[in-house]
Amino acid sequence: MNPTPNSKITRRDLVTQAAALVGSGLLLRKASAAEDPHAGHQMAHGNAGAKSAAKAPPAVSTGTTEIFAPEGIHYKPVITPNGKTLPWKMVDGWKVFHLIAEPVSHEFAPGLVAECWGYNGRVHGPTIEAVEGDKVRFYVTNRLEASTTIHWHGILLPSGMDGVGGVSQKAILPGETYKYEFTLKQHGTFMYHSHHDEMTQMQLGMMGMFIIHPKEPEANPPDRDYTLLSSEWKIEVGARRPDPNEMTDMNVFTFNGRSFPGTAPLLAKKGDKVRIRLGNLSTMSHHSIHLHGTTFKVVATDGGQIPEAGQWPEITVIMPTGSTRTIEFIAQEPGDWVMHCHMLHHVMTQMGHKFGNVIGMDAKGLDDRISKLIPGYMVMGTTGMAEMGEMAMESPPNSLPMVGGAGQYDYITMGGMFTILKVRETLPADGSDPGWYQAPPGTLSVAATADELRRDGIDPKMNTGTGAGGKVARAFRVKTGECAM
Ligand SMILES: [Cu+2]
Repeated sequence: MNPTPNSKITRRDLVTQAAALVGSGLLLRKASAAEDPHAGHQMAHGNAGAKSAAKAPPAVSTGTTEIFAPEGIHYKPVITPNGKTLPWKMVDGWKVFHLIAEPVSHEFAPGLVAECWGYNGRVHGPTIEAVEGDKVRFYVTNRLEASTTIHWHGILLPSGMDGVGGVSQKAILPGETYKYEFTLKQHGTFMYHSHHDEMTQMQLGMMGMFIIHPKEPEANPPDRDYTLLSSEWKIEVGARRPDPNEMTDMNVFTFNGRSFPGTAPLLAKKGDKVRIRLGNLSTMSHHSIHLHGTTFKVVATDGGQIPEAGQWPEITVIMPTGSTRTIEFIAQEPGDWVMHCHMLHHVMTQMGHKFGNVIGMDAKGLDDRISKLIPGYMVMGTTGMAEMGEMAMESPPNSLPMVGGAGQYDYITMGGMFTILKVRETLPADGSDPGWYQAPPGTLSVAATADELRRDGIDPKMNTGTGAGGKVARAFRVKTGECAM
């Protein structure tokens, strides 16, 4: 590294080169909106890693939500936020589906696109939706350069339809189309995934949800029926290919293949009965999914419905990998209620892990010395990770910021496996996002006034015995990308 005062150095250069210079210190460059239109926590779609100009880049799947609701169905279709439902057609009494295993350029959130493997142009694959008693026929076309199979995870079927490469069938070679046929004998929430070179193919995205509705219409159906599939990825900063060989050091965590702020919110009207069918096919992690603003009941697993007397109230549900859990609640309190994994590295993104610990470090001297070489540089992280997002650091090409995204009040310091349940008295008729919740007067936490403190006898400078008595560190309150210092 041989910077001159005017040299343009990306943050990645800094992270990779300067990290060696200063050991574990965080040395990051403040973004300047004037010099980089992509500064900030989100970058334009498709900005990153463009291939050669001569060849048009492949279409990128950006997580639009599509349901399939043909005439004549007796169930309310499941909504897969950021995902789609696989269409089917009836042929001589068989419900016929076509899954195409193929490479997919997939956007995890604006700013990060990677070359994954999925189905029908999607990562993860489309949600399969059918009814108990259906005779289903799946054609599976392999457009990968590798062999594959599909396993119907949790579905009761003949052994030869179970989709385990080598055990229950021959692998589907590139270019081949295989056929699976079985009758659905159960209802509930299940999944499907590749069962050939599982580690590689699943860690590249080859999975989806498989919902089976009861044969008879439900007596008390939900008003809104959602499904969220959890998974995890290793994508080196700036890389275009997820690394399926990583065992422990995952750095991108997703619901339905999207990482916040790329996740679509779940909407509900006050009084709605809401069902959320959670699945987890992460290669290595369980997840602890926590929902704010309500209690819920765990009403089913992939083993079946839990009898009502056995359903237990919860606010967090542990999701072992390879399992589904279905939760239900009545949306009672309007608001923006976050839903996220409570394993807190799972709400961070690519660069939010494994930094050297500089909490509490006095970096002034180091800043001064390095600024002689690289004007404007500063050590970050001495008060934690929040400032990384707040200060709108310049992101390397094709990467996510360390944390979160912009909220209506401040920067949201969670990302990854994170979404928002938006409960409203009324919702837009077109199903669109109602925007941020506007708290009624008197229901929003704000800074206490001096009068209030005096009235209630509260002394912010009270000595708690730590010796810190009233000393306050520097404060960040940054929403615009400019540092308040
Ligand atoms: Cu998790």
